[in-house]
Amino acid sequence: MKKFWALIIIVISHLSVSAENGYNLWLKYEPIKDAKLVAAYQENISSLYVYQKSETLDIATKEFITAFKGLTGKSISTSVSIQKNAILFIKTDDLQKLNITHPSPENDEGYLIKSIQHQGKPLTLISSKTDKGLLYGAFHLIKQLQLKQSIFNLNIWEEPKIKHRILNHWDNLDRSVERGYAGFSIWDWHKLPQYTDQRYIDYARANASIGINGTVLNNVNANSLILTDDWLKKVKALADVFRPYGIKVYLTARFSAPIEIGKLPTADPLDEKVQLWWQQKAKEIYASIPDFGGFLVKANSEGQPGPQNYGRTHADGANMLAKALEPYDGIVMWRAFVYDNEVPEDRAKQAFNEFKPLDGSFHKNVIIQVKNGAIDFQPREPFHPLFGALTKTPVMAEFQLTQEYLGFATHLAYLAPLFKECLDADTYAKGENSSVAKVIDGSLYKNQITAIAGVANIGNDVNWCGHPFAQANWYAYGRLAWNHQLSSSAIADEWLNTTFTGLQKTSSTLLKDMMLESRETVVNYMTPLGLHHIMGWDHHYGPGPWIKDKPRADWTSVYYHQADNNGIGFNRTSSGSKATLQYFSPVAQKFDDLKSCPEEYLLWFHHLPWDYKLKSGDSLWDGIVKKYYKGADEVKEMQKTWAAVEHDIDKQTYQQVKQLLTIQSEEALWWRDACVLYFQSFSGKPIPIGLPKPKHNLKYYQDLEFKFVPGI
Ligand code: GCV
Repeated sequence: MKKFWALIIIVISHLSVSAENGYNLWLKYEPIKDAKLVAAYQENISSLYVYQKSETLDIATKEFITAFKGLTGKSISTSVSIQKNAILFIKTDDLQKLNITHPSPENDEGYLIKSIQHQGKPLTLISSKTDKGLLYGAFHLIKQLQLKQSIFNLNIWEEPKIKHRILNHWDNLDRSVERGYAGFSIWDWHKLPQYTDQRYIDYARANASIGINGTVLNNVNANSLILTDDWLKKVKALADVFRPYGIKVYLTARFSAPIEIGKLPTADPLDEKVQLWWQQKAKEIYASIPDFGGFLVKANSEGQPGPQNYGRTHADGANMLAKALEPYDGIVMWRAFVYDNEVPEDRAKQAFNEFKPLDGSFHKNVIIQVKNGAIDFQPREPFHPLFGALTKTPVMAEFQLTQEYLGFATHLAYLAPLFKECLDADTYAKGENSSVAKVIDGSLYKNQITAIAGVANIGNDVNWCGHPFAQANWYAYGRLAWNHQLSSSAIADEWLNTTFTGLQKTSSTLLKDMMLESRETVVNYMTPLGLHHIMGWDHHYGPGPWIKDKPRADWTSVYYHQADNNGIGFNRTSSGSKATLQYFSPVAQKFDDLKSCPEEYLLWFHHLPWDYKLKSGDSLWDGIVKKYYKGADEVKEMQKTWAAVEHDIDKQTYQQVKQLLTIQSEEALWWRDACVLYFQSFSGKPIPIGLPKPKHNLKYYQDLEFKFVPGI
């Protein structure tokens, strides 16, 4: 009999982790297996009490009721009076009316979750100035349950550090997604505005659960059609879905729209008719979307039109749009991702050169959007020198969640450590302790507008992000946008245990360690020691260190690695391009001086001979090769880790990740062998003893051709 029950338990536990398609992301409300804990939750949560109803609070309470039922099996509902063990949803202004006196966060989106005694009853109070804050509070309390944490003696005080926490979709109007690896765009433009997909609601729920409060719907390589009446109706339909979840809609504005859809002869920002056109356009947009967030603009970059086409500056262009949006509280996010092949200057320096002199000349509702590094979302880059350099203009950070340069949605790379590396970097702009995070949360220069952007990795794949673990990057971005002080480890813990609900402690630790190492692993097998931009031509799939002779030098790999028979690396020091000098002291000296330059940025800043001695005692050549081999070996370790947790993972996800890790492992070897052979053609040195030889010769790798690579 004992055996029979043991068998039943095995079957049941197997069933409960057997089919998961990933659609529910981290919002899985599966039964908690700890009976004692469930009993404690059931006993101590009786009902919900909502002081004032609203659409947002309906969403919050429904979400809580669904979660509670799923996690504990107990059905609860809202009640008209305050019952013992109720959860109260009360706006700060209403607290007094109920004779509850507890200070709550001042911030509009902040919330308090507090265990209180009121009229002799134990209660859990969620209070906030706004409905949106209460919704965030509901999601927080749900997470508390999902993570099997205590719901007693709570005193949680949360306020976001950054005001606008935005996703940037590089989604085109034909539903293709630039650098998108998870299917087509989730915006089904053709069926909008009449048909609103359930997916939009689930997208909004997921974002609200991590505090994302804005979304730019379309690609920065913009199409002006989005600003026409027909398309604005579709945008309005989405805005209406997102509003109760506290999410604002933004659009990218194509600078030449006044010509393309306005039939004007020019888009010159100093032309009155052009200014009027934008003012009229803003009026039109706000008439149907009163909480429209504003415009994101990529101008005079990679062929996009901009004010420089008319001899004007970025400030002239941004200010024209800013003035049009100002009456409605809209903002302009103007990208600093500018560089020009025609400019005889290191690409890494160009954004700083362009924007630093304009500091102070931007209208007050303009914020400059700066990528985390000065080139382009590489597996590793030093932080962008513009962070801290603009003292009179707000600056926001742009991170890339979609893995354009990190193996697409086939490679497992948990990016919180990458985001944190940038956020925690000390710019020294106002002396020590002037981190990038302090620049963008406005605390360093007391900016009123603060924002952060993440280029979305979301598509219409059933699991949203292609790779099951890529969901962690969406999650981590949201969590860091809310609170940049969270650690990568804490976020991984949260994500793992809300996503893989059956994880035992040992599996969770194994997976967390794997996640935390994974980005470094990708750096090792792609671009170790500060190498960068040596990916395949155009599509950026796979290794292409040999890419040269293209229409633009700054789109070739040889421009970036500068390998020759003597050595390798881009000299950006004071004896080279002087990019190091764009940083504040002592960062500038640290990067400039070979002795103090961190080895992870070595070849980013220095051109060094092949026999240069690394800290390990290895020559540069041996060191590079060993990193490539280490990276490829580390993927094999990831495969072993994944195999070791099989019993805790549902079948479908287990198989998916297993297969993806096989691809990653093969591609890590591809990267390793192609790069080692290519650089060997310059160094002329042997692969260090003990390391296996590459399977093929260099020509084999150079001849590989790929058709229809996703994302372009
Ligand atoms: C949207 C890189 C990408 C482009 C992208 C651009 C940008 O160059 O390869 O696809 O364009 O960055 O951020 O604007």
